[in-house]
Amino acid sequence: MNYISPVLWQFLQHWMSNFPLFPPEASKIAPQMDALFFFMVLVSLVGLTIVILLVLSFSILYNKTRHPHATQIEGSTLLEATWTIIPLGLFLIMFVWGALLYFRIYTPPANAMNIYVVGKQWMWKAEHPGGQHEINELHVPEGVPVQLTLISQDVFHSFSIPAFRVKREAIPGRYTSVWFEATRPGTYHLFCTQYCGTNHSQMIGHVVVMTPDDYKKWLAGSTSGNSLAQNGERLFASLSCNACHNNTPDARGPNLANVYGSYITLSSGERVRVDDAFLRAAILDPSENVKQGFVPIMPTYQGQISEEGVISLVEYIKHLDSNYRIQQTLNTTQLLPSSEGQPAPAGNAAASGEVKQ
Ligand code: HEC
Ligand SMILES: [Cu+2]
Repeated sequence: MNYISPVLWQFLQHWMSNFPLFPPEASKIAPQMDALFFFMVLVSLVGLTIVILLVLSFSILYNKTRHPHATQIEGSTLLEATWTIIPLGLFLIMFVWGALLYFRIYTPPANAMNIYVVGKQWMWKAEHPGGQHEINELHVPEGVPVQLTLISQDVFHSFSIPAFRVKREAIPGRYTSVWFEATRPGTYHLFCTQYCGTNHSQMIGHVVVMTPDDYKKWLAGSTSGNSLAQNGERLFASLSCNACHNNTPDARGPNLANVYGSYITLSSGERVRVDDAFLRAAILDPSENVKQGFVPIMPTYQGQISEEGVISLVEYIKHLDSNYRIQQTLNTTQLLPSSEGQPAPAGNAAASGEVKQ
């Protein structure tokens, strides 16, 4: 090759090694996904080869000159059973293998760290628990299970990281989640894979995988000063949630300390687990999620809080593990202007920025 044309050789070498035909394997699940993928490719290739060989050999063996008179064959149970049972077995292997992988991909381990991702036309916003925000970028540590809680602020989007072999829809009005464990530091593509309007093709970005040490440095360098839960606390105070949720004897709303992860009974008699989705619904759709024994007086906050705001509130309630914290929030409120629903004073970018005016 080199001998024929050095220029052509260089060109080929360049394109063969830089042409992104197959994304790198950069997560724990990636090699497992690829094993299944290549198994399916292999089965298809073997099937294809068998069919091609049969077509070719039959057309030679049984052509008119060699085989002038057709023989009528009335069927063969053994033959039919063989070509039914073998493919069935192969497909069942793919099914069970795929299902096991599917459950692994969509069931985050309990110790996964959680990052919220909000999709909107046309960008991805990531919210780290420490209050770090980023747009069309996602910094994650290597070797740590990371769960993403996704939601869309407008239309359907789909969050995809090919190098990790994960993809999940970001749906308006509902949290979905996906998780991965990155195995190699580096920068990888991030895509929206659901056609979502004019600038869909620009809804792309990068996932940056860092060593745990670099990640810590990044976190420290990108903090906005307040954690998500702290933003939520400000919002909780500025929206006067604690007018009702204040854990006093005559409080009109239920105590929210330790409510996350517990089971509560709704007025319909239904028992539900309080998770992120329930908290979101309780805030935006209180009349649909009334706790048993309470008067449905909670106003809806639909349209008043952005998805980022709801996320902060959810994070705050998640971390509300003692009545002491509620007392602290009450103290925060006393520092705020007395009028209800007013954004917090200037300088408190978190709360004022998050509330839709
Ligand atoms: C006017 C009083 C009032 C205000 C203001 C209020 N709530 Fe409520 N909240 C209630 C009552 C009463 C319930 C129980 C009945 C229900 O579930 O609707 C409740 C239930 C909830 C629940 C479900 C928890 C459970 O144990 O059932 C959450 C979460 C919640 N509120 C969060 C908030 C947040 C966040 C805010 C501020 C954005 C807020 N509330 C503002 C009265 C209020
Ligand atoms: Cu999109």
